[in-house]
Amino acid sequence: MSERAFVMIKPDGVERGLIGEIVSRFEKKGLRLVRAELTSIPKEKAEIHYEHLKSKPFFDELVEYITSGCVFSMIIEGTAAVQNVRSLIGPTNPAEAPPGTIRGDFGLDVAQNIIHGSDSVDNAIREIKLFFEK
Ligand code: DAT
Ligand code: MG
Repeated sequence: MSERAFVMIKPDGVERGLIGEIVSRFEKKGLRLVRAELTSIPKEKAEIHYEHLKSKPFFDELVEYITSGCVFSMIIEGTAAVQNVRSLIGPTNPAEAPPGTIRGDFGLDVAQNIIHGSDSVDNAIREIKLFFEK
């Protein structure tokens, strides 16, 4: 059963030149890159993307960070893409992410954790609509 996940390399990942390395990990896993765009995100779109975190104390910092530079947005497709992408990315906090995961190998700080991946099929559909259907 093929599925689609929305994945976004955040400004720190783009700035550090990790796009190729990260895309390569998804491809080696057997997932396919079906769309991609290097772009900056307007504040309003960032606020919609993260609206479930609006009440959190770090919300303003999060929106400021995600809009601080270019992001690399992708649609990744394949079997159980949402779950497989999340397992390659690793836990939210890079300090708790095991080596071998993207956050475990490249991140230090939860506020700059390199990459976003949809956490459910419903959110993947919502996020793909938000970022790729203009
Ligand atoms: P994930 O990105 O693993 O799905 P999430 O949806 O709970 O995690 O949070 C979205 C982003 O918010 C996360 O990638 C980084 C930021 N974030 C989460 N918890 C944080 C915290 N305690 N302090 C600062 N930023 C945080
Ligand atoms: Mg999330």
